[in-house]
Amino acid sequence: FMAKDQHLLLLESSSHFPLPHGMTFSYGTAGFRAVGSKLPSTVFRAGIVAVLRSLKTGSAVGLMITASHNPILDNGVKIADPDGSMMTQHWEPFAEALANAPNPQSLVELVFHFTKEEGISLGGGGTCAEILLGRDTRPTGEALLEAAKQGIKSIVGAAALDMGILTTPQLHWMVMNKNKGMKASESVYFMQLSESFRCLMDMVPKGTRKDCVDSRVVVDGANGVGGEKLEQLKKLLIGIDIQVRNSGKQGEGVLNEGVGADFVQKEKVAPSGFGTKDVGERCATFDGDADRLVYFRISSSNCNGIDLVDGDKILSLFALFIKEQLHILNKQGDEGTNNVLVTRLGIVQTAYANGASTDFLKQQGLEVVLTPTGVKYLHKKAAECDVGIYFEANGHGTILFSEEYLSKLQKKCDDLACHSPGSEHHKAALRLLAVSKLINQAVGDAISGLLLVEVVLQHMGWSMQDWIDLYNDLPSRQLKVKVADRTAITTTHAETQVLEPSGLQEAIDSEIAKYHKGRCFVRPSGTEDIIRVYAEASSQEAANALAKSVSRHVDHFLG
Ligand code: G16
Repeated sequence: FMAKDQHLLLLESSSHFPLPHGMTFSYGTAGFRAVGSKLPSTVFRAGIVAVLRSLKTGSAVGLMITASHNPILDNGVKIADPDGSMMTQHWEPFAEALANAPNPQSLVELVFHFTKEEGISLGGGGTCAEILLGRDTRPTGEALLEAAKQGIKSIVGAAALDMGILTTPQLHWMVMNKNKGMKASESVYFMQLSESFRCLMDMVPKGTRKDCVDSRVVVDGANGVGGEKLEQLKKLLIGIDIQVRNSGKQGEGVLNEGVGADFVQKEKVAPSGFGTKDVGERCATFDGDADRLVYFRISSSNCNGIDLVDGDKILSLFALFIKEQLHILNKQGDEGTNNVLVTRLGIVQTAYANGASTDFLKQQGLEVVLTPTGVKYLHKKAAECDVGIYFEANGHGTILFSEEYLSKLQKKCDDLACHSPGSEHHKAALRLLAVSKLINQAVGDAISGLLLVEVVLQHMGWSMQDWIDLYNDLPSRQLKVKVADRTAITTTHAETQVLEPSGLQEAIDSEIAKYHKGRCFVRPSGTEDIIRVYAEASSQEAANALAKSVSRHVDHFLG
C-alpha cells in the first residue's frame, strides 16, 4: 500500500518537471550545470537523489544550487555527502540516468529499481531523510530551490531544511557539522572561523618581521555570494584590515563577468574595479560561490598586468607552515616531549599545477601526488593522509586532518599543556589544532583559506614579495576550444595523456618537442561545453605558441 502511494506521488510530482526537449545532462566535474532556465527538471531529480542518499546513509545530506565560476545565466546543482564532501562517485551514474529519464514512468522505474538494488526502503516507515539546501545569488536560484523542494517532497518522509543564500563551502560545512551532532548555523561558522583565526594571530611569534607585514588585503568578491559573507565575518575579526569590492551590490557589476578567481587566474589580468590605485597592494579574489581563492598584485609597470599567486602558491605557503609546525612539535626538547607524533603529510595536485610548484614541493621533501581535475578526486586522495593538503591551480583547496590524527594531536596538546605549557612544542600543537578548525574540513573554502593565508604571512613575517619569490612559475597559457562533441576526447594518467581520438596525443607530443621545458595536455571540461588546453614552457611566448598550436590540432581532430 505504501509503495503504491509512493509510486503515485512520484508520478504526479515528476509530471510537473518534464525533461527539456533535446537536452542531455551529465554529472560533470562538480554536478550538473547548464543554462539555469533549463534546469528545473534536473534539480527536481537531484532532490530525489539527495533524499535517497540520506535514506541510504541515515544522515543528513546537502544540495547546493550554484554554477560557481560559470556565467550568471548558468546554474547547477551538486550534492554533498554526510561528511560534507562531494557525493560518492559511485552514485553519479544513477544521478545521471535519473536526470535524463525521458518521462515520469521511466523516472519512477529507475527510482524503484535503484532503491531495491541499494536496499533502501521507501514509504517513510520510520526512517526520515533530511536535506540541507543552499543556493548562491544567481537569478534562477530561487525557482530552482523550489524545484529541489518539490523533488524532496516527492519521497515520503523526507524533510528539506532551507539554509538560505550561502557560499558552497558553508553548506558543505553545515552538513558535516550537523552529522557530527554539532550546530550547523551560519553564526556558528563565523564564530568558529573568527575564534580559530584569533587563536592563530595570538600565537604569531614575537620578533618576526610581522610589523612590516601589511595587515590589509583587498578582496574581489566576483559579484557573488562570498563578498557579502566576508563583509559580515570581518566585523568579528581583529588584526586584519579587509576591504571588499565587487560584492554584488547594486551597480557593482555582474557575477563572474570580468571579475573573480577563474577570470583572474586564467586571463592573468586584474578584475574590474581594480586599477592603478591598487598597485603593490595584496589582493585576493573569490569565485562566484566562494570555493576558490587566488591572490594577485597589480604590477607597477603595467597596471593591467598582475603577479598571480595561484592555488599552487597558496598550497606551498600552507605546506611550509604545516611542515614547520610538525617539525617543532617533533623536535627533541628539554620539556619532556620526546614522544614523536608520527605524521604522514601528503600533497595533492592536478596536471594544471605549475611544474615549478611541484619541483619546489618535492625539493622540500614533500610527498606529491597528482589526480584528475575535480575536488572530488583530490579530496579523496588527501583524506588518505594524516594531514593532506590539496589545491588545484585555480584556487580550489584545503587542508584535511584525519579524525584519528586529530585525536592524537589533541592528546599530545593536553600532555604538553600539563608538562610544558606555553612551550614551543605546545604552541605548535595548538596552532595545528587551530588550523584544523579554521580551514574547512569539508571542501575548499575561499573565506577560510583567505584567513589562513593572512595569518600564515604574519607568522612567517612575509610580504607579498617574499611569497611571490618562493619560486618562479613557469610561463603557462590556458585556452578553450569549442568543438562539436567534447566527449570525443578521453584521457588517462591524471588527464595528462589523450587516449582518443587516436593520433591526437602524437600530434601534441610533436608540438611539445619543439619547446624548451614544454608541457601540454588537453581535456574536456566537466563544467563548460569546451575542451581545455594547458601549456607550459620556458618563456611566455613559447607557452602561448604551444597552446595555440595544440588548440589547432584539437580543432582539426574534433572541429
Ligand atoms: C569545479 C570543480 C573544480 C574544477 C573546476 C573546473 O569548480 O569543483 O574541481 O577544477 O570545476 O573543472 P573543469 O575544468 O572540468 O571545467 P567550480 O568552482 O566551477 O565549482
